[in-house]
Amino acid sequence: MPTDPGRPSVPAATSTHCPYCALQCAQTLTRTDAGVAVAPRDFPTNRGGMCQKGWTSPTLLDVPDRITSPLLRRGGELVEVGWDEALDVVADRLRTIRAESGPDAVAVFGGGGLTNEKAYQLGKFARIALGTANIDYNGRFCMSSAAAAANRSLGMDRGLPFPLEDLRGAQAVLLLGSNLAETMPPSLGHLADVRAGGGLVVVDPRRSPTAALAADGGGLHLQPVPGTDLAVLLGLAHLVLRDRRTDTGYLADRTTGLDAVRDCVGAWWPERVEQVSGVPVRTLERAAALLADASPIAGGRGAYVLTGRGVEQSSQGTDTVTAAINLALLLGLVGRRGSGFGALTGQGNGQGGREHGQKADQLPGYRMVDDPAARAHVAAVWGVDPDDLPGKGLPAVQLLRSLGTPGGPRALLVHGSNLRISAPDADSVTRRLRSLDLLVVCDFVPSETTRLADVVLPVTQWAEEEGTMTSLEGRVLRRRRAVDPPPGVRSELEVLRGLALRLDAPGTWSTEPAEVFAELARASAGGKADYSGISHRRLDTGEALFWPCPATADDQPAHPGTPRLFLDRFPTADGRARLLPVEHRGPAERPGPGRPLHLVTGRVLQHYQSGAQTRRVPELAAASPEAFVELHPVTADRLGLVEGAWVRLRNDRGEVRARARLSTDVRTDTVFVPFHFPGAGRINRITNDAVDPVSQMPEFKNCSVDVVAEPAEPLAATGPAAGRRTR
Ligand SMILES: Nc1nc2c(c(=O)[nH]1)N[C@H]1C(S)=C(S)[C@@H](COP(=O)(O)OP(=O)(O)OC[C@H]3O[C@@H](n4cnc5c(=O)[nH]c(N)nc54)[C@H](O)[C@@H]3O)O[C@H]1N2
Ligand SMILES: Nc1nc2c(c(=O)[nH]1)N[C@H]1C(S)=C(S)[C@@H](COP(=O)(O)OP(=O)(O)OC[C@H]3O[C@@H](n4cnc5c(=O)[nH]c(N)nc54)[C@H](O)[C@@H]3O)O[C@H]1N2
Ligand code: SF4
Ligand SMILES: [Mo]
Repeated sequence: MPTDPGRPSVPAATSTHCPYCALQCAQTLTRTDAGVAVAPRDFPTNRGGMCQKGWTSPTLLDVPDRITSPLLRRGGELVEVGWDEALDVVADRLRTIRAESGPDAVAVFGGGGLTNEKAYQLGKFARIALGTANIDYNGRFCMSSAAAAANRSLGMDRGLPFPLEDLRGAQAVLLLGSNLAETMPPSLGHLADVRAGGGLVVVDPRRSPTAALAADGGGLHLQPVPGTDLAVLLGLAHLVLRDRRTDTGYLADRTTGLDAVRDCVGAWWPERVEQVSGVPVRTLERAAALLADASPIAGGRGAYVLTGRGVEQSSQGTDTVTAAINLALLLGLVGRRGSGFGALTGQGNGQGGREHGQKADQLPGYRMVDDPAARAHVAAVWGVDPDDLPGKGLPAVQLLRSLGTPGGPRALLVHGSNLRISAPDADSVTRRLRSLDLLVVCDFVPSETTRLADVVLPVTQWAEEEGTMTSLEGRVLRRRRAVDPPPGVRSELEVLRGLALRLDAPGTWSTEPAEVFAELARASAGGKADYSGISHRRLDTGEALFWPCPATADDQPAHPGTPRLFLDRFPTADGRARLLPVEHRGPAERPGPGRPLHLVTGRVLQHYQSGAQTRRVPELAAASPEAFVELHPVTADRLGLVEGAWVRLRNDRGEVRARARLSTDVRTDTVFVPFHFPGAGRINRITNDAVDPVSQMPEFKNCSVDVVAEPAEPLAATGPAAGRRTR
């Protein structure tokens, strides 16, 4: 995939990792006469594989509409200005808004795609340069329910508490709401043996490519009514207890709470579960037996329970993941070699993004912002008084809802998110963004969100910068510069320094990623996500370092990192995992008169997230040009729809338009739409921003809609992604 020849100040071949998802496939970028070429490298997560997005990633380096100058809105238009002018304007306006309305009137929205260094610096910038409590990020949309559940049950949240390769030895894997075949294709290599042995069980209301792999390999596909996974999990736990397949020794030694969970799942007879979820009793029994047979207590080769966004992006996501952990604990799987529970983190640095202080309630090192000891430690590293650190801010959905409202934030800085496509109930979010006095967006390409900005600051992207990313396994990786950035763009560390100095912020504001990492390491020391023993230098020697990796005394060997957590004890007060009773409530919105069908949303292979990057790659755009509505032929027939027909989906929040794609893979009561696309097919216009009460994660995966054939008059599209429109 050749592009513009690179620029001479960096070596010809650079070892780095893919710009996109949390699998962080290892790749080598080579500058040739024809441009930058990419090849996969052998690495434990991808084993020399990459998906189509990775193979086409160099195209991102030369997109024709790359932003290469700061843009400032003047007379309704975004016009090019110099860096000093742009930063002066931003700092002046921030100062005014702060003086008039207080520091919390300035909010920050970060992203799980930022390197650890940028995420750390952004959290610090919010707390000590802006003095605002209001910083949150798109990880709230992605991992917060899994994190909340793991924290309360296991005492710690690291997506996978074991290396991905461990899955290779398993006899059974239960995959809930995850479509790895499209979202992390090279990871399937680790599941090949378990699939071939008939041990893969996938729970998804669609026969996704991953569900098809399971079923075709002799495993199982459970196809529940959307939003009923919690009932399915309670049913599986019921069967494991009923059939006395639990690991009683493990439960006695390593857990608390068995009686409460026994009481709670006692009422979830398989017949009741079938009634609620539609999953037949026989299938539930087969799934429970398959897992139990694979468990260590049964002499099996091991079993894993893994969750994805399908079950987490739900208003009962935290409880659903808790039920998944309960099941794994009952079978004695967690904290044992060859078995386990994990949640599949999604964004490139979705893992590190949540460890270094972008989340409204967290400080670096996965410390909590309301813990006095944590505040004192971090304040000392930052050189400020702990009393000057703000407290807990608003979580993403509430933050977005509050923008521009009386008493709410008047300014927003966005780093690494395209909210108009990816936030739930996105038309309301657009209205809130428009109501701001100041919207500043850092990005490298125009997005639906930069189009609304007052100031756009162009930043470097993956292959143009140094830093670290933490993969879905908690392994810290080096991102390396393979080409020089185009003239006119700056790294986000430079942007933050420029603003911090203009705002007379305390603290130091290095622009060197290795230095920022060293400070991050100090700030994380002693925290749950302890990176203090990690450095760019150590990573550059090729060591595989999983956090926690604490610093050691000079005369001691360096800490080797922690690939597997919980082997001896859980990081809870008594060292035991907690079995917690949870109840099935169902989604916040259910089909009813006027909106009879379930709408579920998700991803396709070719596009990444809001599509700001992948929609610019011609091969990907050609393979997947637009949104579609996947629906069952029986449903289509009832609605008078044929393949390729334009349909409208509507509910109280609005209307979306896309072409019908007929498929028996989806339930007859359900339609599926991917969320990557702008314009009339932008599905988040009608998704529900109801949130989980514990994690505050929105219910992207479930709402209800009416589906009708396209009337004569088409909906007005919202226009192309690029361009400089007035707000
Ligand atoms: N191609 C591609 N890959 C990606 C990304 C991308 O945008 N594109 N993004 C990355 C990121 S940030 C993330 S978070 C991950 C997400 O990775 P996944 O979690 O695998 O992706 P999704 O497609 O969002 O959802 C997975 C499945 O959940 C199912 N689902 C919907 N509702 C329900 C339900 O009620 N119950 C159950 N059991 N399943 C349900 C959907 O049908 C879908 O097949 O992917 C990462 N990788
Ligand atoms: N309906 C529905 N909606 C969903 C989901 C779903 O399953 N269904 N999934 C949700 C999930 S899991 C996620 S993670 C979100 C993600 O959705 P978004 O938060 O929109 O994430 P991206 O599309 O990755 O947006 C990243 C933007 O930041 C830019 N960018 C990339 N790297 C950097 C960087 O280092 N610095 C800066 N300043 N900019 C950068 C990109 O060019 C792009 O414009 O979507 C959520 N929305
Ligand atoms: S699976 Fe993820 S990390 Fe690997 S090539 Fe594809 S997008 Fe990149
Ligand atoms: Mo995500």
